[in-house]
Amino acid sequence: PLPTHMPDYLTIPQFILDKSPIEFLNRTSEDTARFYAAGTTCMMIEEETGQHITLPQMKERANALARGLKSRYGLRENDIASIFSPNHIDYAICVWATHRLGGIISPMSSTLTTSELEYQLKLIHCNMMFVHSSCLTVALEAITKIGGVGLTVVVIDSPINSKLMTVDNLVDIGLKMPPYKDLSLVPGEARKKIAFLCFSSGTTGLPKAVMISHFNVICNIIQAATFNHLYDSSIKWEEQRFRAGDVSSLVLPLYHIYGLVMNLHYVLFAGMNLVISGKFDFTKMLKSIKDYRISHLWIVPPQAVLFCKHAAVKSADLSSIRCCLVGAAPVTADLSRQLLAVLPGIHFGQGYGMTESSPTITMFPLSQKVGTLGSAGHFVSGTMAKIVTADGKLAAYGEAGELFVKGGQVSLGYYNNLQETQDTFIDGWLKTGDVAIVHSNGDVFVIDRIKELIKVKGLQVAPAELEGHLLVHPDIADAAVIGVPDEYTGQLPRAYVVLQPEQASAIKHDPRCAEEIRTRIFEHVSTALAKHKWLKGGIVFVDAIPKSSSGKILHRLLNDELVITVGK
Ligand code: 4UV
Repeated sequence: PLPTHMPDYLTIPQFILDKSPIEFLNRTSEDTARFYAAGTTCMMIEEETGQHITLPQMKERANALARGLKSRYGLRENDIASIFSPNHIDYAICVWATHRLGGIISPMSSTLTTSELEYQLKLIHCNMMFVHSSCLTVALEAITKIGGVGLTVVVIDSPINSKLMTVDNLVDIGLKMPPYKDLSLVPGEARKKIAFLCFSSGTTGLPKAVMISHFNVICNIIQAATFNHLYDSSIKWEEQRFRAGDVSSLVLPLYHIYGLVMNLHYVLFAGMNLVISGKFDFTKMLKSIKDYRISHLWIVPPQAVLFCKHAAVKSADLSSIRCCLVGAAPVTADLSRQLLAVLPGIHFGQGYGMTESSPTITMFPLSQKVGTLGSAGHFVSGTMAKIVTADGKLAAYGEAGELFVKGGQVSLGYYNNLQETQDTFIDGWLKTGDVAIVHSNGDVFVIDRIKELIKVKGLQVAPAELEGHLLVHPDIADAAVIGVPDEYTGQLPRAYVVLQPEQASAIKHDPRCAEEIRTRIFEHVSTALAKHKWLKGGIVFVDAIPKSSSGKILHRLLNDELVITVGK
């Protein structure tokens, strides 16, 4: 069970920066003293430079930035600011400064192309963008395309030649300003107050902005903390999985909910230190593990594969690692076994969640040092779940069906999209689009995905987005996209394409044309969309796309058995 008094009147920065987490878990013990000793000095360290900033310093900087944003740009409650940046030591500062003023943050992948960014900016109508200098060209192009003349751009890092205002400039301005008025909420209000608009395609269609409240995030942190018996004095300090003063990696992208909530906020809540990487580089990660004595890894399955297969691992010093969490895509029992052979004796298991559930739904329990292999773990505290079978009945233990979840972490729905919200959030139950089995011992196995979503390296690829883009290509009459299995990335997007009659007959006359057309289609995607969406799973020419009577693509019928005549 969760603590009886949940802080549903706090914003995220009030919870993380102003309060002591201990307050919410009702613990007083020797361990609490240890928490204070280690936790108040916890810090974020930049992998590349070793530069660090402590939590109290982060608070000072976020508060100064809030004052700067307020005085210079008049940022107000409910204004929306997007962050378009790779991981950066000031990422969280931008988030918390905006939250202090009641603003909303929409984190966006730094790998987005101009057209993808344009689409996302149009959906959320933001007033401001925090942009990393490496993303400025794309950002300015997208802003011009949407005619966003009034949109303010603040540069996150401080490039030498920037004519634009930077976070440093605004912090300097803020330091000279009188205190701003911190957003203050009445009990219950944090449940509805939007903190983040994060992109997810959900169970169907194009990416949508998920409305995640301050309470969703705070609740999910407390759910995970309670589930892990954080600071539970009946559990010996040595047996705790997360301890204040531990050192955690931060290679997961912060625009993705797993990185943003678990790897950043949860880790700081637990009083742990973070080593933040700008761009994931495995050999650099190995060096950081040794240099910073990293104890906790938060990774996705392809990174687990690297630990198992990369040649540099043999000579790496991994002795500091005590815990490794893998999630965002299925982790097989086989991969888990291989990883445990490389990292014996550690706490190891999966987390499972969704953007729509802010995100954590399951984690491996503290009672299992190593989670049941292949299992996503157990439902975190305060989560209700039901499994609905194909014929609409509630499943028994051991029986497969679609998973629905309810709890304080279930988000508010999709921004400006009532229909999709009603289809996915049904009487408070979140329809996950995942097929799961729950065993009577609490183990949850996520065995299939019935929604259209494709996951490449744990990142979302929405078939509808690729299909829409393919349809504008002059050679293509119809198209559908599915994910095909891949040992490293988990899945890769594959397009099934019906060619225009002219191209189809050209191939019939000269099969060599097929490769040329494939190259054109591949380039059509690779020049317009982020790399993880490229059609590396292949382009297959077919006579027709299987569809339902209402015209909906039947993705499940797209497989190797599909009768293919064109281009054979
Ligand atoms: O919306 P999203 O991109 O969200 C995520 C969240 C991953 C998390 C969250 C909390 C954790 O503690 C953690 O370890 C990982 O990925 O994609 C949601 C979909 O990704 C698939 C599943 O289809 C979700 O609906 N997915 C995520 N985690 C797993 C998974 C998993 N462990 N096993 C199988 N599928």
